[in-house]
Amino acid sequence: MSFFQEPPRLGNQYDEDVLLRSYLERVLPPDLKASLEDEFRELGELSGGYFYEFQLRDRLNEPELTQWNAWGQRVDHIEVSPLWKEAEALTARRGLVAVAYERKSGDRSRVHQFALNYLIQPSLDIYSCPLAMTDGAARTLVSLGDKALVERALPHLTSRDPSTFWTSGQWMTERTGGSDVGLTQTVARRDAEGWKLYGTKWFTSATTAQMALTLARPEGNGEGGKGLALFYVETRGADGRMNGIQINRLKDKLGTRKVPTAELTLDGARAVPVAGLTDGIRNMASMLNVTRTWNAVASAWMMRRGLALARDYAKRRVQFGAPLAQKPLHVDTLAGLEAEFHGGFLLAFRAAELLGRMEAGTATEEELLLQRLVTPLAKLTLGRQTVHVTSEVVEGFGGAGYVEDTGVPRLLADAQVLSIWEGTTNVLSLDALRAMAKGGTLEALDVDARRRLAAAKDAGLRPGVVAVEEALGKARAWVMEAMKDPAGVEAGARRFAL
Ligand code: MFK
Ligand code: FAD
Repeated sequence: MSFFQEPPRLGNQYDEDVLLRSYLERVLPPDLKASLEDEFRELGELSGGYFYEFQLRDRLNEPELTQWNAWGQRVDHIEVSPLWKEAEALTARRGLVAVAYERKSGDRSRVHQFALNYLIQPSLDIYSCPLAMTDGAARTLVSLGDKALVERALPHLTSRDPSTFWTSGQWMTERTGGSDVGLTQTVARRDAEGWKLYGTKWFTSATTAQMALTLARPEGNGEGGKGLALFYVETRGADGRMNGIQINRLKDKLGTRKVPTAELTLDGARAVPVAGLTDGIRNMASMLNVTRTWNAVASAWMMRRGLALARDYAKRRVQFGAPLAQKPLHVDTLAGLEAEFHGGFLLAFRAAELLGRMEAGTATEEELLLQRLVTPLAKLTLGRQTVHVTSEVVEGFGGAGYVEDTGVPRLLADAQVLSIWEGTTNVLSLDALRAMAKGGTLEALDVDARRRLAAAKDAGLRPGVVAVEEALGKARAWVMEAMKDPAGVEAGARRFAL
C-alpha cells in the first residue's frame, strides 16, 4: 500500500500556547485577563485555522507594481496579495494598532496589543511590517506633538474602520547607508507652496501606505544626523496621483516576499516638518523604539509558529518504529529550541511591558533606563535566535522542510530579515552600549536582575539562578575590563550584548 506523509496541523493558537497563557496570567490583573480572553481565543482560532489555510493557498501571490497605465500616465500602483488585503481589514477591526492608543488596558495596553499580534501575525505573512511602522509613526507624532499633524493622521493610523484606516512607511535607508543614516542625501527645499523633498530612498517597505515619516536635509543645513529634519509625507494627493514620488522597482528578496519593498525617487514630494528643521535622527528615535519592540515580539511569534509545526509533525512522522515525538534525541532537540524560545519570548514581552508603562506614565526612573536598554537587547537577541530556531525547524521536517509548498522554508527565509532591518545586530549592540553609558542604566539592570533572581530563588529555581548569576558576574567583569580598552569595547559589543 502506498504511504503518504501527513502535513502538520495547528489548533487554536491561544489554547495551545501554554507559555503565553501562563505569562498573561502573571502580568495581567485577573479581571483584565478574563475580559480579554475571548478576544485572544478568537484570534487564536483564526490563526490556527482560517488564516493558516489562507496563507498556504496564498503562497505564490506576490505584490505587483504597475508603473504606467494604458494611456501612458505614471500610476505606480502596487497590488498586494489577497491575504494582505484581508489582513488590512482585520487589523482595523481588531485594533491591532489601535489598542495601544485607546489604552483601555491601562499600562498593560502594550502587553494586550502585542499578545493579539503575537497570536495572529504568524499567519499573515509579515503584514506586521507595515503595522509596526504605522504604530511607530503614530507614537512619533504623538510624542513630538505637532497638533495639526496629530489631528490629521492619528485618527487614521489608529482607526478601527477599514475604510478610513491608514498605514505608514518609515523611509530612512538610502544607498549611502542604512546604518549610518546621517549620510542621507535627500534634500528639502522650501518654495511658495511649502517644503518639497528630492532624493532616493533605497528600501521602503510600506510603499502602499498612505503616509510616511522620512528624513531629509533642509538646504543649507550641516552634515550628519543633526542636520537632518524629520518630515511627514502623504504618498498621494487628493486626486489620487502620487505626490512627487516615483516607485522605481520592487526588490527581489530572499524572504518577506509579500512585503512590497521598493526603491523610490522623491522628486518634489510635498512634505511637512514634524518637529523643527534639525535633529531628525533624534526625533525619529521614538519610532525606532516602537518598531524594534515589534521586531522582538515578531521574532518570538515566528519561533513559536515554527516550533508549533515541528512539535505537531513529530507526533505524525514515524521513523525507526516510533513517532519522532518518542525518539529521545529528537525530543531533546526540540526541548532545547523550546527553552531558547521561552527565554526570547520573556525578553520581548519585557520590552513590551516597559514600553507600555513608559507610555502610560507609570514607569519608574529605573524602568525608563531599563526600557532604553532592553529594547535594543531584545531586538538583537531575538533576531539572531529566530534565525537559529527556524533553521532547526526546517531540519526537524527533514527533506519536507526544504520544500517550498510545505510552507516551512518561508519561516527561515523570513526570519533572516529580523536581524537586518530596524538596525543590524552589530548596530544595535553599539546602541545598547550607548544606552549603558547613560548614568544609572547598569545599576538599574543590576537591581532588576537581583530582584528577579531573589524571586526565582524563593520559587526554588536554584539551577537557573546559579546560571544567571554566573552570566551576570561575567558581564560585570567584562564591563570592568572594557573600561580599560575603548577599542576593545567596540569590538566586543556584540558578544557582550548577546
Ligand atoms: C516584523 C515587524 C518589524 C518591523 C518592520 C519594519 C520594517 C523595516 C523598516 C526599517 O528597517 S526602517 C530603517 C531602520 N533603520 C535603523 O534602524 C537605523 C540603524 N542605525 C542606527 O540606529 C544608528 O545607531 C543611528 C542612525 C541612530 C546612528 O546615527 P548617528 O547619526 O550616529 O546618531 P547618534 O548621534 O547616535 O544619535 C542622534 C540622536 O538620536 C542622539 O540624541 P542627542 O541628539 O540628544 O544626542 C541619540 O541619543 C538619539 N538616539 C539614537 N538612537 C536612539 C536615540 N535615542 C533613543 N533611542 C535610540 N535607539
Ligand atoms: P550596512 O549599514 O551597509 O551594513 C552592512 C554590515 O555592516 C552589517 O552587517 C552591519 O551590522 C555592519 N555595520 C555597519 N555599521 C557598523 C559598525 N559601526 N560597526 C560594526 N558593524 C557595522 N529601511 C527603511 O528605511 N525603510 C524600510 O521600510 C525598510 N525596509 C526594509 C525591508 C527589507 C526586506 C530589508 C532587507 C531592509 C529594509 N530596510 C528599510 C533597510 C534596513 O533598515 C537596512 O538594510 C539596515 O538598517 C542595514 O543597512 P544597510 O543595508 O545599509 O547595511
